[in-house]
This record gives sequence, C-alpha cells and structure tokens, in this order.
Amino acid sequence: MKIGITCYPTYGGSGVVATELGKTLALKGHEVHFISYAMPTRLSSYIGNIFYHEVEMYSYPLFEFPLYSIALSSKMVEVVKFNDLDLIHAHYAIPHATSAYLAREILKNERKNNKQIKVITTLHGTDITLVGLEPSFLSTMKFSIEQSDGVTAVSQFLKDKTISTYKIEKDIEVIPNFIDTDKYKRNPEKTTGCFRKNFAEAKEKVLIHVSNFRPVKRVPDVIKIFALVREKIPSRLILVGDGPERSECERLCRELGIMEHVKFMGKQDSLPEILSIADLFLMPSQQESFGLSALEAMSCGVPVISSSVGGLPELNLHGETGYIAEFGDVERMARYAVELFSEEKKYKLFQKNARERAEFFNEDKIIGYYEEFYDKILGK
Ligand code: GMT
Repeated sequence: MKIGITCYPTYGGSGVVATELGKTLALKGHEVHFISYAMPTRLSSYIGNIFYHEVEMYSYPLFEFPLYSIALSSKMVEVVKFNDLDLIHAHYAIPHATSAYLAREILKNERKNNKQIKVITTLHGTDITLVGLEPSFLSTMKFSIEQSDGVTAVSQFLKDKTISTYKIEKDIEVIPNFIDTDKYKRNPEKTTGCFRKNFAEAKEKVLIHVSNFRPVKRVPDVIKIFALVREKIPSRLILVGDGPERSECERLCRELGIMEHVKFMGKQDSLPEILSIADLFLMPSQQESFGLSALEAMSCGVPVISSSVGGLPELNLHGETGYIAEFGDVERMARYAVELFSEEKKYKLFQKNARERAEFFNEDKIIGYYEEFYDKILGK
C-alpha cells in the first residue's frame, strides 16, 4: 500500500502514535509518506520506504495569519498525485481531516483510471474534547469527520464522546494506542546500582510523571500527591517533559519545601531507561482519551495511579494494574500510593499485571488492526 500520514510532528501523543505507526508499516513493506510542517521527532533513523514532504508556507503581506490548512491540502494533492498514494491517514482531526477532505475533492477527476484517494481520520483526544468544541469549529469538525472514508478513535470513551457531542452518523472503529513491548521493558541493569543512585537512595521509592505540562495533565496534582506520600514513605519524584505549567510546578515544589526531592528532567529521549527505575507512575489528568505515557510506564512494569477520566479506566485496571480515583482527589490517590508501597506482595502482583496489560496493546497486534481497517476502506 502507499500511505500518506499527516500529524503534528513535534508535540504530543498523536504525533508519536502516527510516527510509530508509519515506521512499522514501512518495515512491513508499505510505502509511507509523512506530510507535515516539520520532520516528526520520532523519525530519527533511516528506513527505506519512508519519505518526508514538508509543507511549505507561502508568505504574503496580506496574509496576517499563515494559511496552513490550505498549504497542507495543496501538499497532499501533490504527494498523492506524483506518488500514486492509496490513502491519506490524518491524525488529530483539526485541521488535518479538513485538509485531507479538500485534497480528496481537488483530486476527484485528476487521477489516472479515475482512482480515488481514501481519507482515514484518527481521533486522538483533545481534537474532540477540547479544540473541536470551540463553537466556531463544531460544524467543520462534524463535517470533516463524517466526510472521511474511515474514522478511528483511540478508545471506546472517545468514540462514544464523538458520537454524542457531534451527533455523528458514521461508524467509528476503536483502535487503541500501542506499544513496542521489546523496547519498553524493564531494564534490570538500570533498576539497581549506579543508574538508580542518580535518582534516589536504595530505601526510597521513585514516583514518576511524564507529560507536556499542559493544564489538562494536572501536574500540580502530581506534586501534591507526592508531598502527601513523602510524609509517610521516603520517596523521590521525577518529572519528565516540559510545557506551559513547568515554572508554576517548580514554584509549587519550592512553596511546599520539597524541591530537593523532586527532579525536573525536561524532555528526554531515553524513556525506557528512566521508567525502569520508577516504582509508580502518576497520571491525575483532567482529560485523557487513552493515556499513552501510562501505557509506556506499564510496559516497563510500573503500576499506575490515575484519575478515572476518559479512556483511562480502559487501560489502567482498578485494583489490578494500579488504582483510579476521581480527578482532583489527590488525598485518595496519595492513600492508594502509600497502601501499595506498604504491601510488598500486592505491589509485585501489580507490577506483573501492569506489564501483562501492556502486552495486550502490543504494537504488532494493534498495527495489524490498522492494516485490516485500511483494506476494508480500500475495499480489498
Ligand atoms: O493531550 C495530549 O496529551 C496530546 C494529545 C495529542 O493528541 O497529541 O494526546 C492525546 O492523544 C494520545 C495518543 O492517542 C492519547 O494517548 C492521549 O490520551 C490524548 N490526550 C488527551 O486526551 C488529553
């Protein structure tokens, strides 16, 4: 198959999912063309069947705002035409599904043998639960989703939410996030010894959170939970990632007098190594359609304490792989953490369960679902 993939290249889980999907599809023999305004960050090593097409922005004094959606459509038209693509897979509906729709319309009578490009849209989360709800976007979102030839959502929650919010009359396939369980696994060399000593003393527990520090992630709640846990259990907190709330979070740590026990690491590439020294992952989000970073932690055998919002209960099984609590209930989340750290046998079982749960979302299996879905939309 010849597949075009459009995503946000540098920021957030949807870009990670799109890029890892494209890489694996290419390794399986498909030809994959990424179309975006920058090279996707996870596209760092050479793979033969992968091509990258940068959307060029035309500037003109009259255009006070860049015309990205139109520029993207134009690039899609060019790439589809000259590389004979079968489908465009748009990740994150705004504006990618709309641009893909426009490209398909432009291409309608333009290709050899009357071949029609198919458009598949994958809904990731905030495109539906936050940005798309902007009143001026609502009709365009509904239209772009319904006009796609195929639509997938990363959780049952997101599917239901899309149908009820936008009154969508179209079938939506649930294809969850996936994980490379060979790459994301606990590295025993890192778990003990020198590497761990960089982060914590042997007797201390390590709590971890990974995100883009946006308000929906509730990073201040992570810090409050940690402060409560530390009153009972010697522990450290590692915060990986960066974003708009980082300074506020650093300020909160100083205010609570816990800064010396918290490590702000910023953006990091070597997540499996860092996750390997963690004992507990915290995800108290206000919105989370799936929770890819929790899945990454679980794959490294780290139990999760999360909020109960969105698709999180579909991933983090309460009382098996971790615990869930209502979002904002930091006391309950802290109590769960203390309870888990106090029961060695239960903790070990949760570690094992977390890894087994992650294996359910194994990359090979889930990417197979995407291939089947592509075949269905292409009528194969
Ligand atoms: O909001 C983010 O964390 C980024 C966002 C994105 O689209 O880049 O992530 C969403 O998509 C991920 C991949 O499908 C999901 O795992 C995240 O749960 C989802 N985030 C939210 O719904 C807040």
